[in-house]
Amino acid sequence: MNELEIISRARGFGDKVALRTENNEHSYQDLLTRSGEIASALLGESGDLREARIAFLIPAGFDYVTTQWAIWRSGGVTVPLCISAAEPELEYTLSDSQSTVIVVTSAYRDKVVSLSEKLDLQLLVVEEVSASFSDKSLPEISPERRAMILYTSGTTSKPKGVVATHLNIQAQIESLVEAWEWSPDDRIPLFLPLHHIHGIINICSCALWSGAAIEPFTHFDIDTIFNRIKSGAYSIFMAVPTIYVKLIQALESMAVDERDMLVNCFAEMRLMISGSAALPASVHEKWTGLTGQKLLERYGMTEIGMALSNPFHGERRPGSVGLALPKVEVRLKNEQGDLVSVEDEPGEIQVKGPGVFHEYWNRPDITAESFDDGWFRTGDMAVIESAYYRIMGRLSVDIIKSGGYKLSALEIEATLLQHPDISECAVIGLPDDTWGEMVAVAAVLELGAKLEIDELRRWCRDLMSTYKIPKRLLLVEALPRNAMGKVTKTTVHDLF
Ligand code: MCA
Ligand code: AMP
Repeated sequence: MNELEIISRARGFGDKVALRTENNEHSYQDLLTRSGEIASALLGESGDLREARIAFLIPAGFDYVTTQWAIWRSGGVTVPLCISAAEPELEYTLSDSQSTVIVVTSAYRDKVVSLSEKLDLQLLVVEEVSASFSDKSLPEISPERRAMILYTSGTTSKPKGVVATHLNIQAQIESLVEAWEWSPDDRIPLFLPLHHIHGIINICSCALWSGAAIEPFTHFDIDTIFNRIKSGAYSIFMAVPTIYVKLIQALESMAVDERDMLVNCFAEMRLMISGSAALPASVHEKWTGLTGQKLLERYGMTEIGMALSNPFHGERRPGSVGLALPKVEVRLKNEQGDLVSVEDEPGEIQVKGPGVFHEYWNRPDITAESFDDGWFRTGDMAVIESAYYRIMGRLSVDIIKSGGYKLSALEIEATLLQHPDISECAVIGLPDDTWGEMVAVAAVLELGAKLEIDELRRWCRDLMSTYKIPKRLLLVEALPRNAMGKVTKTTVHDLF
């Protein structure tokens, strides 16, 4: 049967351990069997889901992977939801993607019951799926079909659904497996969220494509990770810069004996990678000083997968993101729209290749605007210095990167304006040693109103994921505006 490559490769790994948790081990064969069962349940009487969007709210682990594979094997499109999302965010994603089914573990049933009724979605609790299925009942899936929609915040107020086909996903995986020399001997922890590329592709899918073993965790807990590092559990480690900052802080505050032991264990890993946001050269150098490990920094985006990476063999330069990855073409275009052909001249990063996404879901105009003659316009600026790309910043002031999450200032502002005491506001990202950028808001209050940051944060909790909630509030008489009446965000920065 013509089946997806990640599935046929899994058959070859058979009894090898795919997922290891504190109490359990699951083999590749277990993933195949269980995902077949869930696929049968999703199909019901139908022979093929024909790209129906199937949303799922499931923490990292066996149920996550088997649900993801089940959706793919039954011809559906995965819409992974953020575990910590607030109800209005879930409702938006489910409605915008026009999902017809939501799959959850029993622990999340209560969180989505009323939403599934409101939106007329079928609610499937994964533990309740019975153990019966036959391979023959599964449809053939051509790799050109849509496979996944990930929601990404950006220059529009509401997040956009980024649609990837199976071919896009395979190209993204193959590029990284080749560049970073993944092997069946690899063992990796997975503590990053599974509604973004970093967790889904770079860690989970690359590992499973390669026959490696994953240790899934529901969240990042430094003591748990340290314990596993001490027992030599991992060969590869991938994290966002904030996590390296937190690891450094924890190591530096430890007794010397314990630190030495941990540091030696970090040093033994074959590869440690940082990405999703800029890794300050100082953090990179501090990590090398502590552990002897030269971090490999890479650059990517939801729409393109990974594009640039420091080499696995060769110089890994602090502050740089290296060179184009296999299967990826990268160019820079300057403000005048000319191709940059010399070193040290900045330009926008544009990317082409089989890993570049198919479309923004139901947004043909924005999809068309995002390409320049077939090249995806990332909105990130870079220069080439001594052959390596270095990221210089973003074209949009309305995008904030906090702890690796990309946040839209416009989306946060739209929610804050629902607060009865706020009459106007401007959200910005302030430079921050731990988060990279910290969400901050300057607000004008209604006449006579009073508002403090703690109260605002409490109010936000029902409306947005906690990582989007402003950490600083500055009350102002008026927002700075230019002659056209537009808020000047650089001046808002200065006010803080
Ligand atoms: C948690 N908090 C945050 C963030 N994370 N605040 C701002 N920004 C954040 N990123 C807040 C919580 O709301 C909470 O606030 C307090 O910090 C403690 O929360 P906790 O969950 O315990 O924090 P943590 O476990 O230390 O989380 C930090 C983290 C997490 C592990 C760095 O933010 C994370 O997993 N980030 C990775 C995101 C990611 O994978 N991005 C990839 C997308 P309170 O105390 O008030 O409740 S980018 C991508 O995929 C592209 C393609 C790429 O290039 O990779
Ligand atoms: P996302 O849309 O969540 O996929 O985030 C992608 C964005 O993260 C990119 O457009 C960059 O702005 C940023 N990014 C990812 N990796 C790096 C990196 N190594 N250095 C600087 N910025 C990065």
